[in-house]
Amino acid sequence: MSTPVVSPHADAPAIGDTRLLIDGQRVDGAEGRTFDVFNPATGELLTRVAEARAEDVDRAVKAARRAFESGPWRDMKPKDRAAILWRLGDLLLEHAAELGGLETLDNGKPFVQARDGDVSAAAGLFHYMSGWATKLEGATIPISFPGSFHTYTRREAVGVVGLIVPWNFPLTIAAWKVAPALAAGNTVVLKPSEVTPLTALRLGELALEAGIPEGVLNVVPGFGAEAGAALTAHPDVDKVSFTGSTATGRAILQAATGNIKKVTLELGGKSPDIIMGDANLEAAIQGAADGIFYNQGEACAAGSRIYAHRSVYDEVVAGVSAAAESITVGDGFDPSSFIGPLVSKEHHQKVTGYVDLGREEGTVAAGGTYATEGGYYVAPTVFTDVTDQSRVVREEIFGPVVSILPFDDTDEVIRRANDTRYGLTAGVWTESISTAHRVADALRAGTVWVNCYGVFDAAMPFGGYKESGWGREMGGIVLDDYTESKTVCIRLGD
Ligand code: TXE
Repeated sequence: MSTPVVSPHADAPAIGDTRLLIDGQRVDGAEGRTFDVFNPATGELLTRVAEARAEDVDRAVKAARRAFESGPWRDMKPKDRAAILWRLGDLLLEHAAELGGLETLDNGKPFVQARDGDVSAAAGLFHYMSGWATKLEGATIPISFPGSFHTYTRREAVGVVGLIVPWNFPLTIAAWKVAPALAAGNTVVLKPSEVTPLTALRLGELALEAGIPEGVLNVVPGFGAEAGAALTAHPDVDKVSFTGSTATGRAILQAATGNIKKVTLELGGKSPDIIMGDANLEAAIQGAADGIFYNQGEACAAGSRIYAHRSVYDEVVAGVSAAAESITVGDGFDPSSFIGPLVSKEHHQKVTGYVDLGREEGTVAAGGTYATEGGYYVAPTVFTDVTDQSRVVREEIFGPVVSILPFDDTDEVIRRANDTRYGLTAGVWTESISTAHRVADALRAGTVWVNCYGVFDAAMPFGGYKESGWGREMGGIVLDDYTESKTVCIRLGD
């Protein structure tokens, strides 16, 4: 069952064991089912992976609960927990080529970006979060109640956490969640996307190798409607953290009401990237192009609405279009590819539908073409002559597709940039420090990049306003979401 079906590239890594990881053991699903995983560069079958059903999720939750209650992880000395997490970060780096190759096979993204971007970001999360294991402090609190008291707070692990991740940065987003969850002493059931399950399974193996006790990190690939739904509704899961579409985020919120799980959500985006009239245009054009086209545009933070001041609009359209035309689209294992295929046939259909729609709603300034057979390729595409009401401007496309719109003054562009149900990220390009601060303050988004775009760091909180989500990933702030605060109030006597 765990034998790979094809390994299509000479430099692709071996796929390895594709069974579930529960309680430290590789196991088939209880019903013995598997699901197919495809290579997006060719559309061919890549491998088959064991499918977790509700019964398997329940087994994984029970293992995580046992591991939590019996305490080998939660009660471990914080410095020992920190050392193991640091070691896991090191192991990810030692296996960067293998993990990057698995990500390219599974997701399609260029191998160099996967190895040097995704894997190193994931390792960075474990290194950064290992430092927090020894720093989860409470406070002593002077209270005014009559009498003499010693009152303090403790920060404790929440318990068993269910982590549901998408296919666009499969390993990195898993690390965003697994690293702080483990640093705080929780135990985990991780459900990767059914489209890209391979690196999560390898992460689980490397975690055991690093010394994380059995049952602390369980990995259950499966479909959202079955395994995902079972995890979110499970009465013995204390918290769920999810990254994915806003529609699925809503379903997860509802499913979590049964036992009032704590929920964090990182959802969609339609991020504005604003180029002021005084911007360094060379930097702004390249930054705005990278901000949408990196990772095939399959990024929740993608800067998919570029607003350019009318005085520089023509130059921005020409520059971003030239950047789009100069990008090589191809197999992720070809070193010249900057953009790989989109992740799946279904997603290719969604994105190409928007490419066709954009041609009706506006003008194609670059790209506008896509493959109709073989791999799921789409040319980087730029639309102009669209309006704020066009669907390609309002809806999340999640592909290498951008609209460029002109504006005349700062108040106007702030209003238009904020006119969206999302609020994940935004960009501003300007040489004026006052404009930078004024616009950054006024934008309703969880991250605002000024004279840069798409800068991520394990120490930088990330998450959304409005329908882009609840809570934050990364930074010290994420530990609030993975800990309970307990108040202890002791009467000292009279
Ligand atoms: O996402 P889903 P999909 C956006 C993007 C994309 C669209 C659809 O616009 O085109 O979402 O992608 C699991 N209970 N983003 O369908 O459904 C699922 O198995 C519990 C934005 O792939 O949100 C997978 O593990 N879990 C985004 C994960 O949810 C469920 C990243 C994401 O799948 C579930 C990806 C359920 N009922 C897509 N249904 C971002 N914010 O980065 C599905 N899942």
